[in-house]
Amino acid sequence: MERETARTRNICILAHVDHGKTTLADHLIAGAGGGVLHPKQAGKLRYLDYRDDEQQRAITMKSASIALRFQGHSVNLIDSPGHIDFCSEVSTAVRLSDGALVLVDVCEGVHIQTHAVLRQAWMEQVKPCLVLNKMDRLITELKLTPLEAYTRMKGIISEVNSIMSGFRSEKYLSDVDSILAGAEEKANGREQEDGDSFDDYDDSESEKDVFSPQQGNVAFSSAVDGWAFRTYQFAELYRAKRGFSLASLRKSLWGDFYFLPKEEKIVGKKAAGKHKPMFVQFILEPLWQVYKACMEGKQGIEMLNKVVEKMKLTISVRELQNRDPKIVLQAVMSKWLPLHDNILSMVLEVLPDPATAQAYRTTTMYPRRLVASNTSQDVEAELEAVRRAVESCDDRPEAPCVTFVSKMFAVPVEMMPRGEDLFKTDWNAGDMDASHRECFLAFARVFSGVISVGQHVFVLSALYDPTEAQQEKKNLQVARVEALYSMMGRGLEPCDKATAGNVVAIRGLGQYILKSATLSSTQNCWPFAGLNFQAAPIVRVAVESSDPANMAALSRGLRLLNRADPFVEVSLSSTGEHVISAAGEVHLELCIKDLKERFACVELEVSPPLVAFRETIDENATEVKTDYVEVTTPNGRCTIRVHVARMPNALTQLLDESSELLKNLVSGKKKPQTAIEGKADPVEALKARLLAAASGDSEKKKGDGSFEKELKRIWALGPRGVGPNILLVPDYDRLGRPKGGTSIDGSTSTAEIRGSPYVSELLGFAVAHKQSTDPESSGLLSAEADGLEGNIVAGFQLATGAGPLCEEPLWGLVFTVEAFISEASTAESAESQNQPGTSTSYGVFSGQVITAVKEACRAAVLHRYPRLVEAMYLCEVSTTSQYLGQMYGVLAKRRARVLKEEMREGTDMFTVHAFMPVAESFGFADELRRKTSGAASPQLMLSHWEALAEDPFFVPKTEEELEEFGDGSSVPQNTARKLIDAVRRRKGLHVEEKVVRHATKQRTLARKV
Ligand SMILES: Nc1nc2c(ncn2[C@@H]2O[C@H](COP(=O)(O)OP(=O)(O)OP(=O)(O)O)[C@@H](O)[C@H]2O)c(=O)[nH]1
Ligand SMILES: [Mg+2]
Repeated sequence: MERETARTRNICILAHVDHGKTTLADHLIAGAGGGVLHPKQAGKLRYLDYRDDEQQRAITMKSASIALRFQGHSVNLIDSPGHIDFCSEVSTAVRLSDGALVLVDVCEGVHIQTHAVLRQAWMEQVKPCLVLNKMDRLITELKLTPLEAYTRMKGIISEVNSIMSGFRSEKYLSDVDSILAGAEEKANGREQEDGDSFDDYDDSESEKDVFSPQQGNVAFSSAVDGWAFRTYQFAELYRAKRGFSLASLRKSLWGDFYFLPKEEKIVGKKAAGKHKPMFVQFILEPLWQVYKACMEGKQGIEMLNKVVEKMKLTISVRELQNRDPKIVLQAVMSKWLPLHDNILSMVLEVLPDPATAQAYRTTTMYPRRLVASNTSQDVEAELEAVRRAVESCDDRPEAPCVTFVSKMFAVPVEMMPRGEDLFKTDWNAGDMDASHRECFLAFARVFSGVISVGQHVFVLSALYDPTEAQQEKKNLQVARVEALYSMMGRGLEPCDKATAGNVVAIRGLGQYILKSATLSSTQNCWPFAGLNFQAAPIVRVAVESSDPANMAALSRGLRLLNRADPFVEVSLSSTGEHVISAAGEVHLELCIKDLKERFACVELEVSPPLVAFRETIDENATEVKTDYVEVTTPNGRCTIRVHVARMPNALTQLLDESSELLKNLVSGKKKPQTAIEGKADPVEALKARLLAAASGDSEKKKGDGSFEKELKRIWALGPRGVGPNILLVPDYDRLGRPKGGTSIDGSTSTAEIRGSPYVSELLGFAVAHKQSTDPESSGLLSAEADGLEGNIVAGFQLATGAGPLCEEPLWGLVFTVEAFISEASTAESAESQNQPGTSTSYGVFSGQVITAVKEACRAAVLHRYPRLVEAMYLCEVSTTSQYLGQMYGVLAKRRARVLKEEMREGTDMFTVHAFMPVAESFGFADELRRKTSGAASPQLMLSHWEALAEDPFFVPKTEEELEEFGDGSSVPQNTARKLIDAVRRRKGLHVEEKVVRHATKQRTLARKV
C-alpha cells in the first residue's frame, strides 16, 4: 500500500538575489494554490513577499511557506531570500525541505550566492533541481540566436555541475576559494571541450554530473512570461510525430545529437555536418519563432494561429488579438508550456518524498550518537527506537512525536486567523508580547509521529543530553501545543494535527524557544544537529532609546527581536550598551525597523557600526626569535617569561573555523557529539588538517619555521578556551630541563610551574603521561607550583581576549610561558603557616600570577611589532562597461583590492571580485547605486581576517623616511592608527591626541596677517 507520505513533497526555492524565485513561486501558487492567487496576477504580485519593505525594495527578506496541491500530492513550498544578508533564512528553510529548486538567471549566470545555496543544499543532503530562468531575456534582451543560447546554457549547466563535483571531492574549499578558482577552471574546461572531438557521446561522463536535462532534473523557464519546460515535454511531442522511442528522444534532445532529416536518423557530432543540435532545432527554434511572431504584431498572428492550432491550445480570441504583444505572448506560452505544471511534475518525479529523504538525511541532521556506558538499557533502546522512527518517517499516531523547529517568527495579531480567541485566559505569555501586538509562531517540520493541538511536548535545546540524569532546566522544558497552522504565505489555516513529513506553524512555544529546538513526546530523544549558517553576525551597532524613560520598552523589544529573527544577536556590551549584531547592512536595517515599529515601539538612537578587529604581530618579525619579556609578581615570588610568535595563517584560520569541534573537545564533552556514522571521525579529520596547516607554511619559509613540533606542546587555546591563539608548554628539549634548585635569579630554591600539553593530548598529538615529580625540588614548593598552573592559563585567556592595541582579541599568536616560583620569604611563609586554614595569601598570590602573565603577554605583543587585523569581505559587483570606471572609483576609495574582473560572455556586463575591509563597507551599496544610477549592486560575503601591513606606531627614523615624512610631526596618521584610535575612543580608552599641531607656525602666520 502506498504510504501517505509518498504523496508529500517539501521543497524550497534557492538562488542568488533577483534570479526570480518569488516570481516563479507566484506561478506555482496561481496554478496549485487553491485559488489564493489569480493567474493574471502571477509574477506581478510576488505573493510570498508580503512584508511592506519586501514589496518596496523588491527583495525577499524572510522565507515564507505555502502549501500547494498538485495531482493529488501536497507540496510544501518555501521561498527563500537570495540576498546574502538573509542567508540564515536559507539555512532554516533548507533544514525543513527535502528538495530544492535552484534557480539561475541565464543572463547573469552563476553568482556568489548560487555557490552558497548549492553548498547549503549539499551539506543538508537536500536534493536539488536546476531551473534556468529568465530565458526570455536571451531572446528579447541579448538577442542571441538559438545556437548561441544553447552554448550559453550548456556553459551554465557545466559550471553548476563543476561546483557540485567540487563539493564531492574537495570538502574543505570555502565558497570564496571556489569562486576565485572558478574562472580558471572554466577556462580549462573549455579548452578540453574544444580539443574533444565528441566522436561518440560519453555516457559515463554525463552520469557523473548532478544536473543534466537528460536526467530530467533541469528545467528551462521564464517566470515573468509564465512558462517552463523540460526536454521531456518535447520528447513526448516528437515521439508522436517522428516515431522515435521516448527514451532515445529524452536522451538526444540535449547535448551533441543531430537529426538527419533524409535518413530520419539521430547521429553524433561526427556525422552531423552543418546540422544544429536537436535541442536547438526542435526546441529553441520554435520558441524563438513564437517570440518573434508575438513581437511582430499583425504579421505574426498567422504564425501564432498555426502554433495554437498545432498544439491544440484553447486561447480566447480576445487575448490573441490584444494590442499588447506581451499579453499575447504570455497567453500563448503559458498555455503551451504552463510553468506550474511542468515545474511541479519535475518536483514530483525527481525530488524525494519525506520518507525516502529522511532515510538518508538522518545521518547528517540526526546523527547517531554514542551513549555513555552507564546509560540504562531502557533509555538506550528508546533512543534507538526514536532514531529509527525519524529515519523511517513513521507517521503512525503511536510513533514517538519528533519535530524540529528551525526558526521562530512573529506575526502581527491582526494577521492571525479570525475567530480565534488569542486573549483567552490560558494564552501563553511568551506567545505574545505584553501589548498583544505580535504573536510568535514556530516554523517546524514533523519528522516522526503526529503532533496535535493540546498535546504536551518536551522542548529540547541543542545541548540536551538524554543520557545525563542532571539536566539544566533550560535544556529540557515542557510546553503545550496551543494551535497548529498550515502556512499559506501570509495566511494561516488552523488544523488540529500534523503528521510526520509535514511542515507546520506551531503556536504555544513562544516563551520556550529562542531560535531553534527539537520537540519530542519523550524525554529519551536526542536533539537535532544545529543549523549550519553560512555567515557570522558581523555588523554590530549599539542602540539606546532616545528617551531614557523608555529603556524598559527597549529591553523588551530587543528580547522579542532576538526571538523573531533566526540570526540576529542581541547582547549587552561590557560597557552596558545594548548591542545588535546582524549579518550585514540590509539585515541590520530590517532589524532596526522591526525593533522601532513592531517590537519596542520607541524612538531609537543607533550608533555608527562597531567593527570588530583583531590584534596580532608582524609575521616578518622573526629575527628576534629568542627574545622574551620577563615580568615578576609584586611579591617577587614568581618570575614569568613570555615569548610570542606568529603561527602560520592557515593554522589560524583552521582554528577559527573548527572552534565548535574544539569547544566540545576541550570542554571534555565526549567527542561523539558530532561523530557521524560512516564518515571519518571529525577529530581525526581535524588532526590531519592541523598537521597539514602546520607543516604547509613551513615549506615555503624553510628553516626553523616548521610548526609541527609545536603541535605536541599545546597547553591551551584562547581566548575563552577555543580561539585562534595557542599557549605552549615550554620546549624542554631546547631549554634543557630546568631543575629545581637552579634558579633564574640566583636565589636558593625555585620550582617551575609546568603546564601539560592538555590540548595536544586531547587531539592525540601527544601521549598523556603523568608527570614524574622532580625529586630534587622541594615537595612543598612544586606542589604550590602545580597549583598555579590554572592561573597561567587564566592569564593567557585574559591576554588573548583583549590585546594591547585597542583591547580587541588577539589572533594567530603562539605564546610560550615559562614561570618559576621561589620560596616565600620567611616572614610570609611563617604567616601562611600560622593560619593554615585561610588561603588569603595564596589567593592574592594566584591573582598576582594571573595579572603578571596577562601583562607579560601583552608586553610581549607590543614588543614584537603589533599589527591590527581586520575582517575582509569578498565583494562581488556586476555592472555594465559604461559604469565600470565609477565602480572602480568607489572600490578604490574603500581600500578594496580587486582580484579579478570577468566579462560575461555575450553581454556588456562585467563582474568584479574584490576584497574589501568590513570597516570600509558601510554605505558601499548605496554609494555604488548612486554613482552608477542603480546599475550595480554588490554582494558582500565575509571572507577572512587579514593583518594590516602598516605599523600603527610608525615614526620616521631612517634618513629616507625622514626625508619623505619630515620629523614625524607632520606624518599623516596611518590607517591602522586611525582605526585603532577610533576603537579606543569608542571604548573610552586613552587616546593620544595632538590637538594643536605646529602651534608656532600658526602663530607666525597669525602675525603676518
Ligand atoms: N525578464 C525576466 N525577468 C524576470 C523573470 N523572472 C523574474 N524576473 C524579474 O526579476 C526581478 C526579481 O524577481 P524576484 O522574483 O523578486 O527575484 P527573487 O529571486 O525572489 O529575489 P530575492 O528574493 O530578493 O532574492 C523582478 O523584477 C522580476 O520581474 C524572467 O523569467 N524574465
Ligand atoms: Mg524573492
